[in-house]
Amino acid sequence: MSYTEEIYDRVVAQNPGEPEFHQAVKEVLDSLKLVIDANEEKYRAASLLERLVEPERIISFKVPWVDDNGKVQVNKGYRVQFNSAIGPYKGGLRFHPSVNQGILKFLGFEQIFKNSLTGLPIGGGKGGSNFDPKGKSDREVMAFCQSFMTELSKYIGADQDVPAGDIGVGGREIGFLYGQYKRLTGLYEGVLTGKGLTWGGSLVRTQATGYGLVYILDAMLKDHQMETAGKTIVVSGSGNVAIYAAEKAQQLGAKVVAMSDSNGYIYDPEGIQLDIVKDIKEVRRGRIKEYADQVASAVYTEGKGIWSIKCDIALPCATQNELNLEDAKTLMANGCKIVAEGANMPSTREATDFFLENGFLFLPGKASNAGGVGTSALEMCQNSMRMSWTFEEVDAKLQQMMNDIYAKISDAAKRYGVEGNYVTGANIAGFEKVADAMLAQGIVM
Ligand code: NDP
Ligand code: 2IT
Repeated sequence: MSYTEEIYDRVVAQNPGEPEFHQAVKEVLDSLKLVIDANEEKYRAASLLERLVEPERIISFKVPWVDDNGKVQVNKGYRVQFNSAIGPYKGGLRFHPSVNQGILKFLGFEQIFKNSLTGLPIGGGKGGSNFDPKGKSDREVMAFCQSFMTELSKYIGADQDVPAGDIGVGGREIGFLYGQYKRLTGLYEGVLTGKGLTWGGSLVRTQATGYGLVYILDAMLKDHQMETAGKTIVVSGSGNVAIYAAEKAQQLGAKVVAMSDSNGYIYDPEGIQLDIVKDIKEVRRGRIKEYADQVASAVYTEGKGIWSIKCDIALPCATQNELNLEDAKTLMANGCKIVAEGANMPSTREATDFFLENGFLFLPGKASNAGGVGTSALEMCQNSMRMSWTFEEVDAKLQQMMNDIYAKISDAAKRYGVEGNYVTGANIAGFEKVADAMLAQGIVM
């Protein structure tokens, strides 16, 4: 049995009931087989893989808060500090009822390689809660955030662990969390990213994940003598990543015809009007269904099924395992051969294998959504320097970062004889830097 297979079996045995974590580890280990087999002695001697798949630390805590009816509510809170070989732990906080330790371990594990690909000094982490911000008042969200941070503040810091947003955590939540951190510690420091522009935030961070996704998509298309302009695109989700992916795609001359939320999807053959989506989602915190009430050319369909809409390019930007093998087959039958992931692990393993076996141009999330955390690292840099760059400066750095990531993953794929397989390329390129750093620093983590 190969070293990578041994480690996968060990992960399954030692981390029961965590299927998403197993899935993320398996994909990475399958890609790394080529590198590990070529250097097995070196990695085995250091038990490098055993150390790579074990989080350095998991903090798990109780989050009590009082709702608007005066009732005491209790949620679970977590921070998974996965790997600090190349920098302080960095990664988002997710507030969603589905959150559990296994999901945060999958996300923290992915974050290690993603953060490495950005080229910036950030380690991997993730956190969150099973708290559901939907339908809560601003006061309830504030009460929850203050309680969550009261515990989390003991374990984070600008040079230690720097959380940010993810599903259910946007500017409002980061504001409440930051205020409480400052009140508890007395420190005005860059301990969170995604901050408001008047209190230490970076221009372009709001747009960064979605814009970055389309920048790397465009880089890949150019490398294959194609372009984004003129393409028909389906974007799943209608949150932070989806909205700004759609915006940049439109700016580059593509037509976005569908978006969704967890209730259903809208199809607008005239092209989605993003100002209306932003008003529904960012201002009123409403449902995507309302778009069809306002726009005559649009149709709303309840439930899943967004991948049945004909398109040239699919951008899954909602959540993990939202695109399965059947969806992948439907996309191909409708003529779509290009997929770039905005969400973390949105394609199931079967869907990913189908894309790779059928000649899709396929960009995996850990490369294609890295612009968000990459711009967070730029926010940290501006905080340390106590200065701020212009929109154009940050946007140019983001675009350069995404072009560099494309170059790294396509080069790694070529070096290992799997040209065009950006899944393998991303996992190998992300791993190499982290592994070198872990070996150099001795048996400390
Ligand atoms: P948001 O909370 O802003 O939006 C999430 C969107 O996905 C909403 O439209 C939501 O619908 C939908 N969604 C969430 N969970 C589910 C579900 N279980 N089933 C169906 N739809 C769902 O989050 P983001 O846009 O920030 O995050 C989207 C994805 O991108 C996640 O995978 C996240 O990890 C990833 N990501 C985010 C980055 C960032 O900078 N924000 C950076 C890199 C990756 P509804 O409103 O109905 O819940
Ligand atoms: O999945 C991700 O990369 C994020 N949610 C962004 C993390 C960050 O620290 O900006």
